[in-house]
Amino acid sequence: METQLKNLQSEALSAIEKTKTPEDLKSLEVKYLGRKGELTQILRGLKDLPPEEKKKAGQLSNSVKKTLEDVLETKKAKLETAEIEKALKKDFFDTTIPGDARPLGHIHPLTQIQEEVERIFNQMGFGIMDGPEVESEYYNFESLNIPSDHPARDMQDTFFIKDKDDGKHGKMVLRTHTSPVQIRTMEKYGAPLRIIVPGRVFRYEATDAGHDTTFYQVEGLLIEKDISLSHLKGVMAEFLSRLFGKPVKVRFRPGYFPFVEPGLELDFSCLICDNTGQREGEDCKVCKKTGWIEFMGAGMVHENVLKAGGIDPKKYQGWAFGFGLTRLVMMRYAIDDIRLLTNSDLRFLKQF
Ligand code: FA5
Repeated sequence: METQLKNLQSEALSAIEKTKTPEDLKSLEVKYLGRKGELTQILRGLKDLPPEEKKKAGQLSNSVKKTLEDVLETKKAKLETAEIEKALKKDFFDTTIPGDARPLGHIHPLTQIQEEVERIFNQMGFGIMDGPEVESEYYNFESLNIPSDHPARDMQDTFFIKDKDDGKHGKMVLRTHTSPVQIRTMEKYGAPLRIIVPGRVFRYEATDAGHDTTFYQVEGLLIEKDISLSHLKGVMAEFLSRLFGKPVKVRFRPGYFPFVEPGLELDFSCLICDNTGQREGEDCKVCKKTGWIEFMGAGMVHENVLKAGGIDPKKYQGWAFGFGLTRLVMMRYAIDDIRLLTNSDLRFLKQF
């Protein structure tokens, strides 16, 4: 019986050791220690043993029982812990663990300035308009008093869209300026008008630090009764002063654009040298010692343009302007190469 008991113990211990689930463990418990289990079966033979052996076998069977009970208990705890850990791994979500930080971008410097420009003009009563980037020759040139045989066509090198001609308005082009939206808005809303048009424009140009093939302009158009260039001067001085946060002066120089008459160029006072051309005893490099920064083209809207837009030039006058938004951003942040604004280099963009 002693041998039987020892064999039972070692067999049971090895079976318990190998068990992987609490259910299997339970079956082993029943198999070895249950009422009809193997230990009970062996103990049935106890009564037939001589008293001395009976005592010894009785003690041994108690010890085997105790050992198996202890080992079963320990194994049970171990399996339960493993089950809980497994469940935790699958379903548990610890809300107290800090989340993964996702890098947040910010608005591109060009868009930042565009929004600022829109806000200021909006406050002065100007609406914001939009127009197509793929435009007809008619809107981009003809309606703006630039016929196809006119030398002024050479002023803006143009991307033509191959084989596209809408039949009514000539070939299609990538708009070279935002001025076509002048005509589109006059046609749609008539006079009076007070709008700006920020937008992307395209020129077939060799790129360098100051020129790109794709850049942004802001068009302005004001049409009312009894309007003169003095209103333009006032509006632009106010706009630039608000944009730069300090008083800015403007001046006109004669300039030529076929869609305005008279045409002019507008400069504003250099903010670096305070319009003096000198800074800390040296010539100002920003304005090349003139005290003025060249800013935009403008003028009184040409009669032919008003007519093309369906507005009677005898009743209404107006002025228009167009400036390079991209160049304004460069001036504002002292960016010396225009290409930095479009090449998506995060080391550059993160500075704004
Ligand atoms: C025009 O495009 C006229 N439509 C402006 C205008 C509107 C005049 C209304 C009168 C009345 P211009 O070709 O000069 O004009 O361009 C205007 C501005 O666009 C320039 O002053 C400059 O700031 C910017 N610009 C022109 N070419 C480029 C280029 N390749 N890259 C970046 N900016 C440019």
